[in-house]
Amino acid sequence: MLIRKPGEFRYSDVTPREVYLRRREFIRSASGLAVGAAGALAVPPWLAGLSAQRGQKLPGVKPSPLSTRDEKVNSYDDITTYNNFYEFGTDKDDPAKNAPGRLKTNPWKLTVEGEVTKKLELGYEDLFTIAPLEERIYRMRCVEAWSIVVPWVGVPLSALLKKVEPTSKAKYVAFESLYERGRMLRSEEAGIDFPYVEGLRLDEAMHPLTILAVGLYGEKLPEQNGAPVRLVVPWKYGFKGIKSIVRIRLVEREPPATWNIANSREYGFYSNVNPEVDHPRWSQASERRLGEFFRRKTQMFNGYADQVASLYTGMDLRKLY
Ligand SMILES: Nc1nc2c(c(=O)[nH]1)N[C@H]1C(S)=C(S)[C@@H](COP(=O)(O)O)O[C@H]1N2
Ligand SMILES: [Mo]
Repeated sequence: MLIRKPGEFRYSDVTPREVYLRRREFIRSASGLAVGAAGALAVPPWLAGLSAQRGQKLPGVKPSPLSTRDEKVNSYDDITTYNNFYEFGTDKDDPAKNAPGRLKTNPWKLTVEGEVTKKLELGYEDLFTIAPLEERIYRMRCVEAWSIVVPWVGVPLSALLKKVEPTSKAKYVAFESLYERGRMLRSEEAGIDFPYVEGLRLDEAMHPLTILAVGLYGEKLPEQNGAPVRLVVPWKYGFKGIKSIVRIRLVEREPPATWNIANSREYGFYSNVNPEVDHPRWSQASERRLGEFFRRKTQMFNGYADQVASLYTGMDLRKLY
């Protein structure tokens, strides 16, 4: 594995802007939509609003030794225009079009409660002060067999959980997203229940790789990526990474999880990335990395097995998928 010293890493050496711009140009040209009379690049109207506006820079972000540094980071454009956020539409380009205008992130209230000694309520500004901000570059794998490498900015979830002092009854952590009727799709339109909910076992939640992300590419999270605060668990399928969190509850029993409720045969509670356990309707053995042409093999626990496999010793991962 290639390990770089913190200061050596620059985004410009991973995905130069020109490279992905050229790639997008190629895609548009190939689709025959954007090449004008002189062959010049014209942005079609349905793509015009899509290129995300850059966010506000987060100060004091320190690189983390837990970052994945042996892979090319995806472009800001890839990360912020190809999303799943069903509250704002079910197509990959819907969240970038709809979330920025409709998701109101400031003021925000995040409540941490349940089996805790000290209940906490965090306001918008508090979200950026839970612990020193770290950059965590993670490989992310969606259950739909695409993947992406994201330079998240966040804090270990454990830092927040320690503050509330879980009681001895706390065995799981339940998460809930914001839901605002009128500004978001109705459940019947999206095909899943809202508010979106997710859960982790307490030891998974306390694992050093599990973070609450408040940014990416050194800037505040864009709305479509789950502003102002979302969960990132890099060894699990992307849907565990619940966005725009308003409530965290420590609980005694396994909490409900949105996709598991929608279809428990297809989506388990654990949802660890596992190339050996296929989705009933497609293989999980390989994936398409956004921006790449050839498929690559999916790795056990998304490549984080060394760090997380011990959480699951003695468990039948075919049954507890
Ligand atoms: N509230 C909420 N969180 C969500 C989703 C969603 O639809 N609603 N989609 C999930 C899925 S399926 C994925 S793959 C990731 C996508 O995160 P990204 O758009 O930042 O890449 O968010 C997850 N978190
Ligand atoms: Mo996903």
